[in-house]
Amino acid sequence: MNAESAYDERRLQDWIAGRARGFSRRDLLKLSALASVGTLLEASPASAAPTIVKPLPDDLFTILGTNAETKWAALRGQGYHVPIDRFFVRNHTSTPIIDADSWSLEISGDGLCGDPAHFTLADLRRLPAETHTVTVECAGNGRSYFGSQQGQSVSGTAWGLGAVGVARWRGVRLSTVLRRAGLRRDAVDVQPSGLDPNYVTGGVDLGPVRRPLPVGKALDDVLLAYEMNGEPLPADHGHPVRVIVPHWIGIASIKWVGGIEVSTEPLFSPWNTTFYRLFGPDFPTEGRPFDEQMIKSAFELAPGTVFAAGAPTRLTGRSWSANGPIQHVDVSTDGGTTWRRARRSAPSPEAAWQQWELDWEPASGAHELLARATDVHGNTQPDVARYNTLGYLFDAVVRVPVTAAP
Ligand SMILES: Nc1nc2c(c(=O)[nH]1)N[C@H]1C(S)=C(S)[C@@H](COP(=O)(O)O)O[C@H]1N2
Ligand SMILES: [Mo]
Repeated sequence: MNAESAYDERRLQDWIAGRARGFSRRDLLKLSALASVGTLLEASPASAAPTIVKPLPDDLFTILGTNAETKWAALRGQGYHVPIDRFFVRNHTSTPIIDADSWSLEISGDGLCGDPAHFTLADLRRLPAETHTVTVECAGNGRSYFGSQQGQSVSGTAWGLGAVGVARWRGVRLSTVLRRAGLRRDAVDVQPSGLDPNYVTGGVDLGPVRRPLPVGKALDDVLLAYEMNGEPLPADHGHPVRVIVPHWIGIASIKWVGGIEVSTEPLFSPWNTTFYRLFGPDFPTEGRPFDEQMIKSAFELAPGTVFAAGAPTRLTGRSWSANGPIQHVDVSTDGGTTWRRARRSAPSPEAAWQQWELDWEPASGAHELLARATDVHGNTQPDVARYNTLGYLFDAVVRVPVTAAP
């Protein structure tokens, strides 16, 4: 059992025993008396106002409610980092416009030695900076394949595989800021919350988007990022400052962070109790908590692409694993009957993902493309992802239909 799953197991026991600060099992029961979790996830705001600030052209994005999914074809020919103009956006509500000059971050809670501490953007910029290449991926990335590929019904945003991106994030380590704020030795959990509008769903105000993480992770590799790909953090991605939690599901990386609670008791929020738990026949009734991402692959093309039959064709794609560098990627162009090893096509800084390619001369007709990645620890993509009612962590090999025409 790794550190994260031990933490998840402890928190599950805390939750069941009612040792829950912030959002309790009773709160959850009240909420589920009003609406099913599935309905809460489906609910989308009634307003027609734009929720994302940057342009969302058709060739780069698929719009899904308040969210925008990157089209994989738009990553072909791009470098390792996903440019801001095509980086996916996942908004529970809408992008707030925050004035960086008047913004400040409040660190508070009984896990501090003294009073709340405040940091302006200038304060953060004066602290030692670090730049890291980190993958941000929604826990629901690939969710639509539970339906289309496994015939299972799940609730939530029907993402294809484009709720993932890799960027260069520059900022200050959360550990630096927590230590300056006077972190107590017995603090256990840290909970950043967003300044975007409260998430109201099924008629219930769930408060600001927030999700706890253990102090161990917070002090390890978490960043408070104020730049993305060398630019000030764009509005849609958390301007002026967001949290970046490497290897964890996207919801951990709270955008537009306004406050961080530090607690000597376990913290809970709807985002680690109601949502972002695995529910279903394979899991405990309380749901199985989880934090880390899985292993996945995607071709840089649109399903249904038509190639020229008999012409040399270069298939390209990317694979990524939260558990380490990609060891190899096997590709099938015949529905999984035969497999060939793809070539690495570029280096993989900080193992955020691996770009690969494979040459192919398609015969005329219909074909099914598959890519299966294996990481250095031997984790590999299964044929079938583990069913859970909210459709998280789809890691199975995806079947991509294409054709070749004479
Ligand atoms: N404050 C706030 N932070 C948030 C969210 C949000 O809606 N509000 N969405 C989360 C989710 S579910 C994901 S997957 C990532 C997406 O980051 P991106 O929009 O920069 O791609 O942000 C996370 N941080
Ligand atoms: Mo997400």
